[in-house]
Amino acid sequence: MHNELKITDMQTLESNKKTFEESTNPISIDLPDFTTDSYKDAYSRINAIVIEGEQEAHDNYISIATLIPNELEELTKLARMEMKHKKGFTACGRNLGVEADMEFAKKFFSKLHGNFQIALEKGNLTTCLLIQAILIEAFAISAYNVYIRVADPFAKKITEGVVKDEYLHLNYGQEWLKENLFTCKEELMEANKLNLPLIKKMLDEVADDASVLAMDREELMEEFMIAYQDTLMEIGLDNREIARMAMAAIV
Ligand code: PL3
Ligand code: FE2
Ligand code: FE2
Repeated sequence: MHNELKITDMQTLESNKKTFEESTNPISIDLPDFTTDSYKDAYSRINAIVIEGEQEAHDNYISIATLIPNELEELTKLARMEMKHKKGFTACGRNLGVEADMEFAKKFFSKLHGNFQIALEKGNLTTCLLIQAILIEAFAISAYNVYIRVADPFAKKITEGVVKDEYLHLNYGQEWLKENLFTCKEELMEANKLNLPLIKKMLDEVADDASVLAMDREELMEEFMIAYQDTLMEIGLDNREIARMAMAAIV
């Protein structure tokens, strides 16, 4: 009885110590080994996806400006930020001694890229904004928020700077859609039905490589849904409409 008490006391002490360390020293969370071949191999694809994504985001904002010429200045600013992001992530790959697999990344984006080009040709601004400023930005925000927790110190700093910009981009699309909701709701719903499943597929496709980087699939999905649903709410959609839109990811 006496002994038992002692052990319990010690265990309590131990677990208190752990809680204290974890809550005051987040660095004690295990980071992956950034020097292994398996880390570098997964990074060559993920890094390429991010570099390609930033380049396409740049191109998309320039394209969107052709549909809203009076927003040229603002959209050019957003596009410039994307080029800075691309440079930052290129440096992250270089820092780890990884060569980005750009061919893989081009294929990764090809369906979404195609849908954006079709919408652009048709002058479907709502669809273009949904694809770039909502879906792609929310995807980027989810990925970067999760990555920051497990990145090497160099990449962590860069990604922290980038993710702040991505919220501005998401906000840009959000404000335009909010102001024009009355005329764009139907197109928004249609475009979402076509493109949200693509984002879900892309997330599934990247999940294995992401897990090598210690990024959890469920966490990525959760972060995406938060950014996506928050935005739809801000745009002015009601709970039922948001649920209906989110449901497009699971059919
Ligand atoms: C918009 O500004 C940029 C769009 C980029 C899309 C990125 C999606 C990334 C999915 C992969 C998750 C890994 C993140 C790791 C960062 C090096
Ligand atoms: Fe970006
Ligand atoms: Fe962006």
